[in-house]
Amino acid sequence: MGNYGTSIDEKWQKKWEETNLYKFDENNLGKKLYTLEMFSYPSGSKLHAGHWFNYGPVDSWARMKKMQGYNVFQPMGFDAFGLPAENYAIKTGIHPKDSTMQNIETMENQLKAMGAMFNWDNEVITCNPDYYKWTQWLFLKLFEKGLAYRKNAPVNWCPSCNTVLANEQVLDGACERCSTEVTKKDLTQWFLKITDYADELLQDLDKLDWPEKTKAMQRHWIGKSIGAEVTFKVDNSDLQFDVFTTRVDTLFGVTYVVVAPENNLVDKLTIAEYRDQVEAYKDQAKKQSDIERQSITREKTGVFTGSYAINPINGRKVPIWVGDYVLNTYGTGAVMAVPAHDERDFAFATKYNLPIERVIEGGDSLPYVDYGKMVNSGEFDGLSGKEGITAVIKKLESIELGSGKVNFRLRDWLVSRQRYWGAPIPIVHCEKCGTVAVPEEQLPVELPYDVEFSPDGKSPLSKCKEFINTTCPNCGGPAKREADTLDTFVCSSWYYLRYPDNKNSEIAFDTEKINKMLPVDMYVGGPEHACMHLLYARFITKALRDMGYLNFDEPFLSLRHQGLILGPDGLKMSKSKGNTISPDDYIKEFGSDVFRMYLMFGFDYTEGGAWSDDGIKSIGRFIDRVERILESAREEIGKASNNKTTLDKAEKELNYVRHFTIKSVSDDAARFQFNTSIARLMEYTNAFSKYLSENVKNTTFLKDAVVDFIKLIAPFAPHFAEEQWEFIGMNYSVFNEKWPAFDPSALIKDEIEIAIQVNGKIKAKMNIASGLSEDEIKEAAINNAEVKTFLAEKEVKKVIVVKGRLVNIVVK
Ligand code: ANZ
Ligand code: ZN
Repeated sequence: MGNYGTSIDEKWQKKWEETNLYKFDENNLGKKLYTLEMFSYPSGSKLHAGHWFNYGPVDSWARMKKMQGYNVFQPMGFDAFGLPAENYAIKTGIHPKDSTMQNIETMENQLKAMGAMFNWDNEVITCNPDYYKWTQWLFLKLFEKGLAYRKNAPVNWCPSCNTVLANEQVLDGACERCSTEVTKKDLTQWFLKITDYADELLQDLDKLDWPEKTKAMQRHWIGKSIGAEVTFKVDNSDLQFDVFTTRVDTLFGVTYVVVAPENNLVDKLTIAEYRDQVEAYKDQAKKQSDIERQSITREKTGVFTGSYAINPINGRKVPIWVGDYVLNTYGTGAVMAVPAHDERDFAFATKYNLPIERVIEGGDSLPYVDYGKMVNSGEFDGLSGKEGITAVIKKLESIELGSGKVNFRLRDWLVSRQRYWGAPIPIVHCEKCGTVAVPEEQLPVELPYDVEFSPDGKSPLSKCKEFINTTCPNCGGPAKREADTLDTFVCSSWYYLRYPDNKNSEIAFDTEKINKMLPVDMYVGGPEHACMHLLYARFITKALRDMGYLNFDEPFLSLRHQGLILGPDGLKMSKSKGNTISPDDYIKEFGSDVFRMYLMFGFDYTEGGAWSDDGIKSIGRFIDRVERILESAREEIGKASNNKTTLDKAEKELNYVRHFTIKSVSDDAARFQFNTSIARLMEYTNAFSKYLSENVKNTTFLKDAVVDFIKLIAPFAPHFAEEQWEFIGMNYSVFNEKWPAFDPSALIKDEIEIAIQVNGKIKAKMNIASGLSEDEIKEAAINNAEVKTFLAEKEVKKVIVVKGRLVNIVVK
């Protein structure tokens, strides 16, 4: 066992702190590098290997950048409001504030033990009034601009958590947290108008250096759909309604129309004799989630209203149905059905014996859903999809019964929660004045401590009289505070703006300062936030920009996702499975650098994988080995006899590996390829070992090579490297040193030795000039005098060249 371990970790952590090594230089913003890792939720189960996998490698990346001359800003904080603490409180009786603060303290200590370059002075904790005061300010700004509004809406309701869920928190019809089936409930709720930014949120994705998959998920979530609205008049009535379609080229194929059960039109359209069946159908539809209703495989159902609509393009009378495969919240809540060219309409028409009429050429059978030439479409026959769409829209516009229309799938963001542990919504309800904003100077609206928060579907704050009863800021009369709290995603939608100016007590952040510090240059976190946090933060940035508080369009220029570290059994870590890896024990045994380095070497950063004890042990042995080799290198350096100044063959070899390592590690680590970076460092270690076992002749050279080695390993094993740096007598700190630059000329090997095999057995060695082509190497091998004796008479079947190492000649 070597000397490296926790005492060395502690020694350097103390020194780094005392000397303020990571201090961000506010006067050197030109080289600023805002590196951000998604802040964590302060949970009772502490930091796990997954957090480390997020933070450790990114810190290594940032350390390399620091050595490359960047002024790194790497803050850390806690996303401290939210359901888990409240649920824990309900279970144990421990107040969410107390458990949260306790957890934060534990996690801070764990994070400090990691030895990352976090700028702790800039910490933010979202549940502290000095932070949520500004979350409330943000809400008020959005409210002022009409971007926060209240409406009565059917919302997703989890009967078990007793709360409203955002669309994003519903997975396959079930609550994301507890998997209980989600139902619908009509409630007055607060929404943020993210839909105002739908187009820009979509467009600007192109500017971002983000994983393609994440961008694709956001594109899909925003769901821009280019189509048309077509007006259908109701036969024998003054009523008319619009449908949204992306396939107006199929208008001649409409054989019926369908209206969503919740659509206000339904009652007006329903003829007396059909009323009972329509009412029964509406009741039944209430129980279905939107997700079920959209399912392609689910059987389509519906009922006839007794009314007919007139197709504006050909005057045809078609029946009007009610069906739950039409969502009231998308498009106009009504569709024109073209069973010949749409799967759902086809299934519906087949079930209810409605006509199916082809109007697009193509395919052997129906439904045929692709584009093609229009047929059975009067004057439009022969037009292709695109031409047809343009021509039909033009015609509809001329008769004022339709026009082009763009729709988005994105819905406004529901931000009110009937929960206790969140930022109170800074609104007062006054009987006289209505909905009144709390004046800015009265912020924060503090969350009271003594509240009965057991869940019964009502907002816990509504039961706290001291909180709820207030006076109207407008008229001074008695009024009630808003009892709902904000979704925690509101807190995390702007935290990156607060970090650089976290102590500002006058304003949320200083615009001038933030415009210089942002956008964030590198953001790293889990991919699960693609359509929530990452989309919300982009929206809030754009909204604040439009209010003049920011001058940039996007918060996070580059984004990376780390993979998932699984338990040793290859399954997702969970307490109940007992397969969680607690970093603390491993760090005690191996030291923090070994833990970090194992995570970087053992896994592809974006893939992750299963934890292995053997893996971390082998990194432990590697560090021991490096320690021994550096020790013997120091001994050699101390010998005065080895004072040649030229590089002979052995030195050239080591020099080659040295520069190859500099180049590879710089390139690979920049691309978050930490595993290959460390593999190169291992090769460099081997080259040292070989050189030291030979006759060392040039100690000046050796020392330079050791200096470079320690600098290269420093980002990956920061405490260990700092100790080694001190050992070779260099000035504190290695992190103030310049990252080594590689010398391309060292990568040209003058001559290399390669082995020649015949049928897999080594028969000879030869020296050849480096940089020969594959054919030249083959040629040289076959003509080698020693080898020729083995080849005599035999037929050469194949020659395989392993670049830089060997040639295998296969003979028969
Ligand atoms: C007629 C048609 C014919 C359609 C055809 C498709 C194929 P995206 O791409 O998702 O925007 N639709 C419109 N509003 C709907 C609603 N509220 N609920 C369920 N379905 C709705 O899909 C737009 C298409 O989905 C529209 O185009 C409409 O069906 C349907 F051969 O209109 B189409
Ligand atoms: Zn009032």
